[in-house]
Amino acid sequence: MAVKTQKAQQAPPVSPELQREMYWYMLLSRRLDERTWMLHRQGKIAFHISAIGHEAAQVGAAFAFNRGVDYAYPYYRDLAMCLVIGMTPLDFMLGVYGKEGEPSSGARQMPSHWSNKKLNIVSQSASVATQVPHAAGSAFAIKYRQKVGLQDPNDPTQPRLAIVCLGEGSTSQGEWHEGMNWAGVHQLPFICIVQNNHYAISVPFDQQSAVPNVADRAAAYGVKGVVVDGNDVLAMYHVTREAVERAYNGEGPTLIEAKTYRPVPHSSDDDDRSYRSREEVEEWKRKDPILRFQKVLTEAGLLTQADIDEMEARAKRIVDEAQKRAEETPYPPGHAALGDVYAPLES
Ligand SMILES: Cc1ncc(C[n+]2csc(CCOP(=O)(O)OP(=O)(O)O)c2C)c(N)n1
Ligand SMILES: [Mg+2]
Repeated sequence: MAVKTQKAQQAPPVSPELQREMYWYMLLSRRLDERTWMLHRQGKIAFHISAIGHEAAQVGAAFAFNRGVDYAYPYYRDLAMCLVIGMTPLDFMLGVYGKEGEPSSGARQMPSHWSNKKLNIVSQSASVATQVPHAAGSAFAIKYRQKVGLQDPNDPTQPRLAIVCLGEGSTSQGEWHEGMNWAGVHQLPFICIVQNNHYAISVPFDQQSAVPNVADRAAAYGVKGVVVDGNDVLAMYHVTREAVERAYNGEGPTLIEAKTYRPVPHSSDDDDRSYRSREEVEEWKRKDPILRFQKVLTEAGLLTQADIDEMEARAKRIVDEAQKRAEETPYPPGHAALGDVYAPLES
């Protein structure tokens, strides 16, 4: 099974409204993320792990499936994806401040360990790649339920696939292989998106893999593998849409490898100057996915300077408000740490 690199131009057009919505979410995520780095440097919050540079990969993918219905297993870098699925800037800010009412874990987990029952975002562990067999299990359940008549495969109010994300370094974990194998053996409605930003903290990809692409491994599992430019939101949307159609039509799983870059340190605890040159970082900053999409939309006449200014002002208002409300919210009471995450302890 050859791995193919998909080009956006080969795909059907995306409506101007949807393109502008994609741009909006990329921008909102970026501004929220930048503010969070500042809050960390001001000593207001303890930790941040960033989606900067990954916005196109995440937003393009998130608009392609049935958001809030299909099972999503995002990883810690998926701020932009989670905003598109329906988590709010306030949900995120409550997480970084560790405040009461934080939806993912009641402020027990680290920030950006997403979970939202109403949106079918499934709870994740801090151990990387553990979400992959979980997602394959959900996809198996979907296929089984459809087979025994518990669920109509054409019913869009029911989950019809499971989509999971992780970084390229995390594909060195056994759980990734187990999940991929299960998805391949049972030809499940399953999509794995690997956001390949070339580093697992300080470890470059060529020290983790003997083959140049993660997607090269897909064939070994009987899974379709695709490499895509993860800084091109439309290309990302199209390849994910194709994978979604395959999953909905019972045609099996897809592994999408989105090549991208994180121009910021791994997390607020990392100093990336110790393992990569400033020239390399600057080179990738010139390929910034938001500036790139802004140029595409502007040249196509789909975005004016006035639109950009309005979106910038709106994003600032939303981020200011989310920060303010999170700061005003109390911390959970100490005894809350002893309760369960989803339900009270049985007495
Ligand atoms: C099983 C396990 N080992 C190590 C870690 C520590 N850790 C957290 S993120 C990370 C790097 C993962 O890199 P990658 O999968 O490429 O994702 P990226 O952060 O680059 O998006 C590591 C080693 C962990 N959380 N879980
Ligand atoms: Mg990585």
